[in-house]
Amino acid sequence: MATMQFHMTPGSCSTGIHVLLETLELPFEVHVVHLPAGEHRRPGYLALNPKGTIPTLVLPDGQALTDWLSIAWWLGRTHPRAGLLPEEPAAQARVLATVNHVVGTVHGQGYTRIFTPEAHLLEGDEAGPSAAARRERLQARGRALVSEGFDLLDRQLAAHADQGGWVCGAFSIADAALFYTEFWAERIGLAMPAGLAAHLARMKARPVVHQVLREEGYR
Ligand SMILES: N[C@@H](CCC(=O)N[C@@H](CS)C(=O)NCC(=O)O)C(=O)O
Repeated sequence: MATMQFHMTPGSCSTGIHVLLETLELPFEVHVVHLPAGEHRRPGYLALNPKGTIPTLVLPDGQALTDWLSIAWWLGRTHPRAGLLPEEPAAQARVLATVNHVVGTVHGQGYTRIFTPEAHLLEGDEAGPSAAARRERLQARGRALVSEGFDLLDRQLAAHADQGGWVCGAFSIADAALFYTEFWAERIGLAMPAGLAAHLARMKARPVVHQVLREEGYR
């Protein structure tokens, strides 16, 4: 059977998927996509993932999964014994809702404003004397959105405090999603509620997370 192809960028949201792949001990080949060099916009990559986003996972049968949630869901569904996705439908829906909140809101609404404020500027606003101030306002809005999202997730963690400290009760794909946004907060010096800082420490204590961070160039 063909090996899965994992298209990723070290230190990006694909790190969360990397954690899941290693947790499941799956064989896969890594293809590093250099975002700053614009490799995600090259025709070869767009043929695989027309959205031009990271991560992409090409399955053994050649199908490409092209976003965080669908990749994580597929990994959880196809490896049920690992318990990364609860079987019970309502519990599974809660895990998906948490991933959606982390990836769609905390990352998609918040962090993108911090990392790439220019992508949120209206046409014509990118230049001129007010451009820098506009970018700063967008970044401040991004930090507020991350902070609001983190507060909700902190309360969710507190509600499951007696179950091991994972965000949906048992360890799940949602913890890998939350992990990469916490890791980003730590790297850029963004304040994190105590519950999330403890969750990040819990994640880093997992040998597989330690291994992934080393493989992606972090010490
Ligand atoms: N909705 C996508 C978004 C992922 C995403 O934004 N990835 C970033 C890297 S962390 C990316 O590809 N940025 C490049 C771009 O959007 O041009 C998903 O869930 O996978």
